[in-house]
Amino acid sequence: MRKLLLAALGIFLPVVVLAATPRTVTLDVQQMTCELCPITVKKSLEKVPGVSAVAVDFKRKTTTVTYDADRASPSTLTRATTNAGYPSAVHR
Ligand SMILES: [Cu+2]
Repeated sequence: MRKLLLAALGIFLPVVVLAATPRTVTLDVQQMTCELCPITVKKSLEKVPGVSAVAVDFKRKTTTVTYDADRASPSTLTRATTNAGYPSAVHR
């Protein structure tokens, strides 16, 4: 019974690991001019499917986003902020 359980785990665990491939990307969001802007930017990114964490740095005008690479991409993220009124680009 135990052997069977271990065999089953061996089959399913790699699938789980592959399903969620968290990536982080830092976006430059230049047009955050007041302290309410980060809230709008954060909300727009949190609505994107696959995004799990958003951290806005108002002083540096950057936003670090953690997302599932299978469901979101840097371009869907920059599009989301642009649609909310804040054009962004991947930080280099
Ligand atoms: Cu503002």
